[in-house]
Amino acid sequence: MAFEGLADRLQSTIQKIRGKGKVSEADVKEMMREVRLALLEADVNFKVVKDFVKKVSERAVGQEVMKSLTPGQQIIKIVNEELTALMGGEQSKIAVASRPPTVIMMVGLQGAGKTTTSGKLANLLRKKYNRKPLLVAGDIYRPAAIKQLETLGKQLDMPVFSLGDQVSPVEIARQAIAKAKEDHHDYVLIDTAGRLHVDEALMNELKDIKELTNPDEIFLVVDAMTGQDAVNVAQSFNEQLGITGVVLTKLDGDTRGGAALSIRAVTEKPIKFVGLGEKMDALEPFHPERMASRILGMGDVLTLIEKAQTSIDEEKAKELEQKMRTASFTLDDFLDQLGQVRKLGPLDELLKMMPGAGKIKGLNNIQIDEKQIGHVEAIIRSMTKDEKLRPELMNSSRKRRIAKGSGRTVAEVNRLLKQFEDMKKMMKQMTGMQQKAKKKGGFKFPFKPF
Ligand SMILES: Nc1nc2c(ncn2[C@@H]2O[C@H](COP(=O)(O)OP(=O)(O)OP(=O)(O)O)[C@@H](O)[C@H]2O)c(=O)[nH]1
Ligand SMILES: [Mg+2]
Repeated sequence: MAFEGLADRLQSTIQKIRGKGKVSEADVKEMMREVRLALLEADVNFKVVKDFVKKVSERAVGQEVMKSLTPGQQIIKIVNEELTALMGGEQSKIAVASRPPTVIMMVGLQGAGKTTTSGKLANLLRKKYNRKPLLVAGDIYRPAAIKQLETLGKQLDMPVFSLGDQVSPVEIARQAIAKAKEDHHDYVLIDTAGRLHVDEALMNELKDIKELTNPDEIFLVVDAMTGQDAVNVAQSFNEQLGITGVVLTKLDGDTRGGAALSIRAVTEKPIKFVGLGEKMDALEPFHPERMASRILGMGDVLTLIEKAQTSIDEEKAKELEQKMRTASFTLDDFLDQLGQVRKLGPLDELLKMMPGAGKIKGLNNIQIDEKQIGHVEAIIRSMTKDEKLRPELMNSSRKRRIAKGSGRTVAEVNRLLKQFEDMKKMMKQMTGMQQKAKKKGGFKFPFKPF
């Protein structure tokens, strides 16, 4: 997972100071030395690190901290706030043209992920924002480029505008926008060609497209794995072309994270989206605050909630919450829940977003077996209606029948029934906790219960 080294180091540094009742200037100095090293090791730009450490230090030795009852906590809060500020503070929104279509140019070096991100972004715009995008094949140089975009379009059932490779990209862009107006597309996403290095021919072509289409956004797509290089590329594209935002791809890889932390400070342009995989749904809006919390090991509860909200059927979730409260949750509901959870995506990814999960040693090695879920589903499906409503009816002959019907073993049936009982117990406790905390105004259920 990205940021692992940085997260580990920062977390162990702040751990030392967390519970301290008194913090001296020497403590702060020592801590800042470690923060500085951690950031440099994560390949964060040298000047960015220097400014960051200076800002945090100034605030940390200030009156508000030294006099507070929980100086350790205060300092962590400051680090969190400054990390957030470093990455741009607020989440930045995607532009909307006052007169549609909104035109977005995707630019960047070869292999950065422009074409893939174009598809992902179109998918996100449609799914999350209810928009109707048109993809434009503007890379006429790489032999398979047009085909690649068309394949993605087919996969997403999304229209792709292409004029082949004998028409100039500028002309393609012009006609695409006309076509978008005609067909009432509200977004036009122009995929452009990449080069190995920033070169003049490329820049000139991009400038021409920019001049003609007057785009609302120019998104520079950069590969997070390239670290400092990504930052340099961003700087030079920004100087020559004027970008409006950055999409950082391949954050699912083993990147140290330096690019995410430096780009904003160096270019003054926000990271708008992050790519987290090759699949078409692996693009997320970038939230500086959430990313900072994630790096500091506070978990990414908000992203989890958002995921749950877009994937889980609201009505069903409410119904289930009610059932949990009244403890009338049945095996049928359990089955339903499994279906909903599956919609959220791979379970191990979800687990990593839970607060504190980063500290569970070996979590990265856990492979949650999606097959297991299939087995559980099969077992429940083999039960009669009565059995699902009242598992206490279960005796050994029923269990044998169910095992046979689902192609599993009696031991597995037993395990499932035990898990179901445990889950019910846990739900009772959790809803109890939530009720109590509500009165006090604390503890909130981090996500729709499942
Ligand atoms: N793991 C991972 N792979 C990605 C991500 N984004 C893109 N890729 C992969 O990176 C490779 C290059 O992506 P493309 O979209 O073809 O890159 P491009 O910038 O269009 O490349 P050119 O057209 O050659 O300039 C592909 O194999 C993608 O699947 C990401 O967020 N995570
Ligand atoms: Mg491409």
